[in-house]
Parts: sequence; structure tokens; C-alpha cells
Amino acid sequence: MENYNITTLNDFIILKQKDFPYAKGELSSLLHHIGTAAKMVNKKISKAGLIDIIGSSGEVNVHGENQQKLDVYADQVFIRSLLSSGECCGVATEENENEIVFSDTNASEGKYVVCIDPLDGSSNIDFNVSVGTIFSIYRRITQRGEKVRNDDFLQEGTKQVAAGYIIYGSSTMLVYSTGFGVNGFTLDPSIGEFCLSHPDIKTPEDGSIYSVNEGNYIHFPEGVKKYIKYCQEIDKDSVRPYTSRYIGSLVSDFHRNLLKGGIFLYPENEITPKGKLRLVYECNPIAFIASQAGGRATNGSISILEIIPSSLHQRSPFYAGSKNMVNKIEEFLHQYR
Ligand code: AHM
Ligand code: MG
Repeated sequence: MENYNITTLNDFIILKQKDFPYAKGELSSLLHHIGTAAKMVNKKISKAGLIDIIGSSGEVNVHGENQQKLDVYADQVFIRSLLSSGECCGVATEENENEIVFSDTNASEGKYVVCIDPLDGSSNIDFNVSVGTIFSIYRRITQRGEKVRNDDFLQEGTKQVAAGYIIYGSSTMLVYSTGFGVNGFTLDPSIGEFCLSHPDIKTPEDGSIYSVNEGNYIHFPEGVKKYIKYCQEIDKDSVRPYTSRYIGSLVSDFHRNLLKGGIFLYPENEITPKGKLRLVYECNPIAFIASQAGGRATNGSISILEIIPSSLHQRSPFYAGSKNMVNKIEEFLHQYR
């Protein structure tokens, strides 16, 4: 007899609606639409290589990077899905220079804005490496019915109402938080549903994995260089040396460390003086998940979640993961500043 005692993402969302006593289900509907878009993108990704979808679209995005075809597909699917939810009045994505304002009467009444990286790590797709979607939801600042403005999207990370990511890996998972802990759902392809597989995720306070692109070592700030050496040294308790693991796909690297305990580092360096990752739709949602799971995220000086963004695509140094490991890198950065 198969185990039918499953909780689907939609069951769970409805169940959790009571966490918001005055809510009318708008956030639930929005999360439901994100889950549906994720399934569509997942289907396409799983066929990469079989159909003419991998490779570059020939277009260049706002950052001067080649857009992969799947980047464009994922961008459109998430935007359309958010528009059709009727709960979202605008969206900012990695692929578009400016925020997209939903002027449709229904959508402009929506209470929320979404910031999203529709397909992160997409340069990995041609090589069958895991990629992800990262999203963050804020309550709008402008009044309902008004046109959303840039500052609706430039809120500090502490104001996130919900955030999460989808990992398209050996299985597909959706991990999200509405500020009451973190829960993970694995897509069961036989029924096409995300099913609760990782309830109430807590990340270990200490870990033994460090994840950084060490090819950039020579360009790193002194504190990071010293920290990497610290990770590689033998200590008296034999906890170190730590293991080094780096996929080059933020969601995958972070997700592994979240479950096993570890730290992800993308420092500023001489080539990218502000770091590489984008504050609004990469660092903030991941930082929200880290902190909801008992971990931390910092730019080296202050908590990622406390930074007030000044532009949609601004970059930030990023250190996220197990609390004590993030505290340690901060100590090193402080000492060698
Ligand atoms: P992208 O938004 O252009 O896909 O780049 C973001 C990705 C992250 O997933 C990953 O952590 C990082 O870039 C890897 O960068 P690098 O190749 O410099 O190590
Ligand atoms: Mg990205």
C-alpha cells in the first residue's frame, strides 16, 4: 500500500494561512502561482538537450551577459504567472533593466511586489548542472490601484513578507519561508505536485563546508584570504580542515550548506569591487531563508537584510550560512580591514 499521507504545497499554504489572522489569502495565491510557474520551468529544463532550447538566445541582458534561451523562457513564465495571479502589482527581474509595472486593473490592485531571479546559474544548463529560481515578496509601499514605483522594490530585506528558491537538481525542490520557519517541498513528477519533504528546516550553527570560487583567491580582500587559510588548517578538535564544495550555482551551493552546515562566500574582489551577486533578488531572499533557518548572512559589515537598496541591480559581497561560520568570517574581515 502506498503512503498517501502527503502534504502538497497547496495544502500546506492553505494550512499556514492561519499564521496571518487578517490575511485574505492573497499571499497564498501568489505562492501558489510561483509553484505553478516553477513546474512549467522545471518541465522545460528537464528537456534541455532534447529540444532546441539550450544555448544562448543571442540577446544580451542588462548586465551585458549573454541571455540563455531558458533565461528568457523562465523570465516570461514567472512574469506571466505573477500577472495572472492578480495579487502582484509589479515585478523586478534579473533580466529586465527596470521594474515591470502591471497596469491591468485587476493586477494593479495587487498588494505585493515580487523581485525574482528567474533562472540563476543558467550558464550551467548546457552542462547538466543544477540551476535555480530565487524570489522575494514585499508588501507594496504605494497605495493599491496606484502605479507601483521603483521604491516599492527597494525595501530592505527585513521587510520581506516571504522569500524562497526553487532548485532544479537531481530532484526539483521549492524551499520557502513566510517568516515562520523554512519548509522544503520536493516535486513528485508522477503526480506533478510539490510535496512537503523537509519540514521546519534548521541549519546547523556550525558547519564543515566552505564554498567559494577559489580561482579568484588572488583578488580577494586580506580577511577572506586569511579565513580561507583558517578553513584549511588542522585544529586541535579535528573539525578543520573543512571540506571545500563549490558548484557555481548559488541555489545549489546554498541549499547543500543549509542542510549540512557550511558557509557560502562571494566576496568583493579587485575585478568585481562590489561583489557579483545582486542584493535585491539574489542576496536578500537567500539571507531571509538563512536567518529563518537559524543561520545568518552579511556583506562583511552589516546584515544583508538591513541594507537599504539604492538600485534594482546593485551588487553586494555575500557571506551566508551557519551562524558561527558567518560570525567568524566577519571577525576576519574586521581584523584585516
Ligand atoms: P547569474 O545570475 O549570471 O546566473 O550568476 C550568478 C551565479 C550564482 O549562481 C553563482 O553563485 C555565481 O554566479 C558563480 O559565479 P562565479 O562563476 O564567478 O564563481
Ligand atoms: Mg542570477
